[in-house]
Amino acid sequence: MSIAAVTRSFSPAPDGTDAAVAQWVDDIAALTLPDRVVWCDGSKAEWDALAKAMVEAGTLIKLNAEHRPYSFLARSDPSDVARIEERTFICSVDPSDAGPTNNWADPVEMRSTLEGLFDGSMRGRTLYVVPFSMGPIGSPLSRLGVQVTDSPYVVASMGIMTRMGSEALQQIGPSTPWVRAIHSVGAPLALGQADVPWPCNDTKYISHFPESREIWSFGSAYGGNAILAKKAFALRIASVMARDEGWLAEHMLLIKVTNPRGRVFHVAAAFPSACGKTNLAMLSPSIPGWTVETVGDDIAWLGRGADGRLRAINPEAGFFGVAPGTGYSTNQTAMDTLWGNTIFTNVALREDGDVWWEGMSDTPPARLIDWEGKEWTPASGRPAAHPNSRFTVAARQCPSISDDWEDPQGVVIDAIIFGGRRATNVPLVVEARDWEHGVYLGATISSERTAAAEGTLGELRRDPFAMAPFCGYNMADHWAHWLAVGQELRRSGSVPRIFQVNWFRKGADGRFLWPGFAENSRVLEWILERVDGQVAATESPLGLVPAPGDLNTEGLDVSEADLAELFAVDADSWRAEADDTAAFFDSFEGRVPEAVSRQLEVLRAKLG
Ligand code: GTP
Ligand code: SPV
Ligand code: MN
Repeated sequence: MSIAAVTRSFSPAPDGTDAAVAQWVDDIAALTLPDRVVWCDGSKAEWDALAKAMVEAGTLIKLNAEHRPYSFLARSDPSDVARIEERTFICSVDPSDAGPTNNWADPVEMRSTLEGLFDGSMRGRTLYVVPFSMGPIGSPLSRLGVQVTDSPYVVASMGIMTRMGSEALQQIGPSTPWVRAIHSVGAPLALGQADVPWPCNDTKYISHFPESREIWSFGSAYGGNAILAKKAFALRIASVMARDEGWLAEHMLLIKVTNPRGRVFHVAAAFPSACGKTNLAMLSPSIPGWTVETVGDDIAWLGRGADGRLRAINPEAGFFGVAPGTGYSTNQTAMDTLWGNTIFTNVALREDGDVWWEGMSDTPPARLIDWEGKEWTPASGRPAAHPNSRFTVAARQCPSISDDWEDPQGVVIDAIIFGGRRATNVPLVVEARDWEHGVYLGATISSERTAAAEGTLGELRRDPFAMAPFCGYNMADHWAHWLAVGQELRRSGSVPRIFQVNWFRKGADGRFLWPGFAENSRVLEWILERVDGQVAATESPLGLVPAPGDLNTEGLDVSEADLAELFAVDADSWRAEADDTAAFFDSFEGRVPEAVSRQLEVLRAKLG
């Protein structure tokens, strides 16, 4: 018998655990050979003990409690800082089910590769069993999962981001569907080998098996690569479940908006990663009489309710938000949310034991320890916080959280917004002519690359529905599914209106033409006055735009010239964009729904 076997301590599954869950955990443990197996109950005591152990291990630095009570800084390995799309695979049986926007890999080959990698990958470590519910426990819209992981950082994050623990485990019975998520940092420890603060592996795989609702993630501990409830489950696997069951899993924020007349609306908005979802979700309107409250900031599950209307839940319980650019002048609500009980990853450390990142304040502190643990001054010529540094915090701590954010029936959606980061072409706001045109606007989102994923910053990429990295099946089928959902909604007579926005258009001098942030409430006002039938619109080749004078610019510091530029339609560059869209549609080899291709022809005709 080996020494490792002698020191192994596998805690048994809690009483009442579904036999299939217990068996699966045994199987994973037999493959990965951890020293310990721990079933997480989701208690405060458990989280406290994990945090304490991570501080002792150097994975977390405890921040000065006077400034930031019960908060921590994690510094990742510099090679493990964002989602890696090239290492993210959809292993559907049929390659065409993954489609051209995903990396497909043969499921049989992938399983054999993964089994090799996971063989003994947890040696010397603890395998944590993390049961969780996406959505309020017991809601008909919620779905269950179990993640096993050898990363205590991931366990602590899952504790914030999901409803994690015993209650979720108890929901799983012999006939309950649940998603299997297996995660290892891929850094087994030999007997006596010292650990590092952020173990990971240069070899990385984030593999999804849509048919069997399984996720296998190896080598990374960062964000969506490792916190598998988020993008891997709630979008890639859930989008497939949604296709099969007739609902939608989308990369969308959710807000409740109340107008000065007291009418309440709910809005869902899809923007690509690091393009403003958290900011819009926590918006403090600059215009009087309007209130915005937060339901969700990243993921929405939407479906037709018993009343025939489109309803949505936020399946998450926390925010994993971009730190840089978050400050009192841009997102006061986020700053107030982050007062304590927060894990910060890859931000800078101040001399007083608090955190800092670019955009938190106008003037950086004179001295910092940067995200890599190196001394930093404003003269260093590099960012102090990594551009994809993030905060992890419970949603209930957000001062603008809406009273209906955990409504098990979901909130009724009145408007859907698609957006992207576009320096040119795309106007500040456009309303779709109808649902089909709205699906076209979603299908043709393109956006400049951000730091949220590995890749060349600023490069324009197609990101349909802001789901390019997150749709677990053929993107063209996703559009067809949206068309089908629209048809269902039409039958019950309540189809939400669809809009497109762009906060990021720039002038010839490279400056943002629109002040953004709180001023985006002016665009919301126009959108919701349209929904409420209070305001007219003007036809443009791209869709319906505000009639002159209808966008509320009272007290706004934007020149007439900039306003005109924000809505300018340059026919030549739009014809070029239409050609690019045609080429993009061609990449789907005939799978693009006719109703979507037809919209491209309508656009071309309108451009002349
Ligand atoms: P993910 O969490 O990656 O999905 O990102 P997100 O879509 O939630 O983006 P977030 O709200 O965190 O914003 C990303 C970056 O865009 C931050 O640096 C923000 O400061 C910036 N940003 C957000 N809204 C606006 C805006 O209206 N105008 C401008 N110029 N920048 C904005
Ligand atoms: C995104 O990239 O859209 C995120 C961060 O929200 S992650 O969870 O890493 O996907
Ligand atoms: Mn996101």
